[in-house]
Amino acid sequence: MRGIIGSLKTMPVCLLAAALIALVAGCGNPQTASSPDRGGAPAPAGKPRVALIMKSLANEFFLTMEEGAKAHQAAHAASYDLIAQGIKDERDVNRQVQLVEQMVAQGVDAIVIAPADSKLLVAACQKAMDAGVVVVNIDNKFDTEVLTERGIAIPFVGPDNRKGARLVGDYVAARLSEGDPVAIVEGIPTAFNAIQRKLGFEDAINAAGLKIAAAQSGSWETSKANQVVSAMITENPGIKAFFCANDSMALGAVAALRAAGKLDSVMVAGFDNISAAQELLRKGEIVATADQHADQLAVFGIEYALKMLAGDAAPEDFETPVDLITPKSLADS
Ligand code: ALL
Repeated sequence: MRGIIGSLKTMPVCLLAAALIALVAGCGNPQTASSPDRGGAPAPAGKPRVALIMKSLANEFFLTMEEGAKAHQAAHAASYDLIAQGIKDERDVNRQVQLVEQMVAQGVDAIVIAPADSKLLVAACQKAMDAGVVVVNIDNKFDTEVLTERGIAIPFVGPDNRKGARLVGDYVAARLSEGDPVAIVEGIPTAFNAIQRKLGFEDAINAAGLKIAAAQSGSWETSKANQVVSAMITENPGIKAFFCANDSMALGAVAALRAAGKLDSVMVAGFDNISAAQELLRKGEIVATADQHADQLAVFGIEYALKMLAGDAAPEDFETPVDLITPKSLADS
């Protein structure tokens, strides 16, 4: 499936969405008249209820995801009902666990979840599956070892984050010289996508012979990244670029560099392509980001869950697109 997705990467997103949905339909497992995740129970009669559980709604990325999901539901109102939920704090794993439990108690048919932590949410999702709920993992992948230990399969629908970060990293590295010191502002280190993005930046940095002067978590948040970058630039005034694992943190990095009078001489890159970052890209204050198509990400997961509910899709991972965004690509779009 990865190969097929790779060959689709030049397609416009709307066409891609249609192609991906067709692909999911093609994943049908003729042996499962009902999804294995429903414990062999038949698919629900009537309209299924799908719960979308996201992370911080203070992050524009998830608001865009929510809007995309709601627009999809409105266009397919006869096919399913949607309950969209999020948390307030990027680190509030317990609140996400509660949301999963509440959705099960409310009797939803499927949960599509972007987990704040790749390990700690698995138990709650397993309980949901035991209760007959179909679970689809989007955006941030569950830890494979934890899934294997528990003997469960939860399909992951989302991008290759290492690949996305490598694209951003290569673009920035091409504007630096061998040996230049750079820094990485990481996401929450217990999130698989944060780990993958760090690895992707490192791949680019190593390939270009740059030097990592500092790396620290900014917890996905603007204010935390602002503090982290202020401290890093004070300790290592020679840093030439900051690779931030999301745009919220890139905004914090830009503010910190502006306050230090270094915005003109230091590059900032992010990940997500939120509109606030696009503005800074146009002004030249952020040099690059990655678009993982937040508006479509939950939609892919919902479509997958609906297929599973209908017994038409096996629980397999499913890669979605991620693209490099630069001032030029924005101007051309
Ligand atoms: C990740 C997303 C986004 C986001 C981050 C913050 O899972 O992929 O990059 O900015 O969560 O919660």
